[in-house]
Amino acid sequence: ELADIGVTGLAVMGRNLARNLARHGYAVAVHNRSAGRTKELVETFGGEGTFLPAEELKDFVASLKRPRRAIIMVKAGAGTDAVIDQLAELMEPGDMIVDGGNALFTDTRRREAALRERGLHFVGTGISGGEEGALNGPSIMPGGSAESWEALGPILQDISAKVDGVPCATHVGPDGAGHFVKMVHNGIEYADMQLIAESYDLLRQGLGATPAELAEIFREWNTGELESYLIEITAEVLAQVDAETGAPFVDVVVDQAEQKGTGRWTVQSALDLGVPVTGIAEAVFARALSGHPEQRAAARGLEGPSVSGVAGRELIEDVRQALYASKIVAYAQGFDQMAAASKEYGWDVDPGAMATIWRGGCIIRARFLDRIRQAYDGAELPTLLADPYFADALAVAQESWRRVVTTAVSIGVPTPGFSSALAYYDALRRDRLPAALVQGLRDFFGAHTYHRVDREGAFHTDWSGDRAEHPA
Ligand code: NBP
Repeated sequence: ELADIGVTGLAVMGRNLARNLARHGYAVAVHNRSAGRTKELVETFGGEGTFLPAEELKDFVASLKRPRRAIIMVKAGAGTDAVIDQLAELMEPGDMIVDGGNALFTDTRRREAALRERGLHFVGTGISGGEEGALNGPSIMPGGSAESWEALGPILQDISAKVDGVPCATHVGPDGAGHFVKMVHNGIEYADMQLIAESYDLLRQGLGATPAELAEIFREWNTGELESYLIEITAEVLAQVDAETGAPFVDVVVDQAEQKGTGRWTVQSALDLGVPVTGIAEAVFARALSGHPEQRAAARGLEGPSVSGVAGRELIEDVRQALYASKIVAYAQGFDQMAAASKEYGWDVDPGAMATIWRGGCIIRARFLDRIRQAYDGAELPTLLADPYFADALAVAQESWRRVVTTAVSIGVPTPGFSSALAYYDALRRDRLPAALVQGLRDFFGAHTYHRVDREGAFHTDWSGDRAEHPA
């Protein structure tokens, strides 16, 4: 018997993906660099379906039906290149190599181009949902050729999460499109978590609420428009009590946030594309700031506000509104970045389809992604904020949002996510921006020229001479 598909790299993600495939009735070839993991998988979970274990990569490849479909689930980076090279040597034109790791999309573009030369399909695919999702239904974001999607799509849709019967897997676009979209997904995840953390911090400091009380507040929020996986697990983490000390779990965890890099990549790409993703950038920088204990220790004695006053209960609803509004801004920015990259690289990414496959399976799954799907349904939206549903939500939220930022500033609780999202909102809706003055300054010191509101063309003022204006 030959396998329908193969998985090489059997750490948590690969193992669970292989099990998911087997549970859906596919015969799955399995391989890992060190054979122990392969053996363990078959011994422990062999009863769940058909696994074809191989110790050597050549036997793994030989056990696959043609055209061959092999998924790589190894640590992203040099290991991925090594495995791709070995697989490519053993494969034939028309075969498909799928990289399900968190690869940088530029690596995926390079690998896809190289394999295309050899007649192989290379599919860089985002897979979100962690180990639980890999097993029970992740959100899957494959790039690569349309032809490879034809051969892989039915399997990927089969094993993905479903929302209202719709699979959370679709062809994102050519070459690196899938990994790009997964990267932005992770960037949005950073922003979302930062906003949740700010909500927690502000309510804890402002109201003097305990983590257990805050868990209740988040649980309540999860029944409304904020309903999402991240809000749900926030309630769980806040309710957790440390077994050893009896203290709230959040109080025994070192307050330095780590990162593996997808948030940073998102911001780096956004800088290149010229897209303001302030929500994601603030989240990445907030994690970086938390990770500098020496600076934090040195700054601890710096003067703070005289007001530390406790706010009233109405702060709870205000923070909920601020969280929702800031979240809308963060998602709007992420969708702008996908649109800009799609244009830059010729991917033709459908934003509504991305919102659709993020509704389930992935870490940022949320009720309001269905609203985003509806907003992009057939509409050319310059910004998500202009969609009538979201414009209304922001109109409802904005007074609360302003009070929250004001309160945070006055009691000295840092809320870079809330504040920058509000600044973005206010800047975008402005009739005139002070960018006009910036243009004047650039023309003054660098003769960089400017455009006029009333005439076509570029102009320069002779600042060092008679200050007369000349066409540039
Ligand atoms: P890890 O990222 O921890 O990688 C471990 C696997 O990579 C093992 O199978 C290991 O083989 C293999 N490997 C390494 Br390391 N170097 C190799 C090389 N040079 N050649 C062959 N194999 C090599 O595993 P993971 O947490 O399951 O994640 C797998 C991928 O999925 C990663 O790219 C990750 O970013 C991505 N991802 C993870 C999550 C998550 O929630 N964990 C979510 C979404 C995506 P060995 O057993 O012989 O050491």
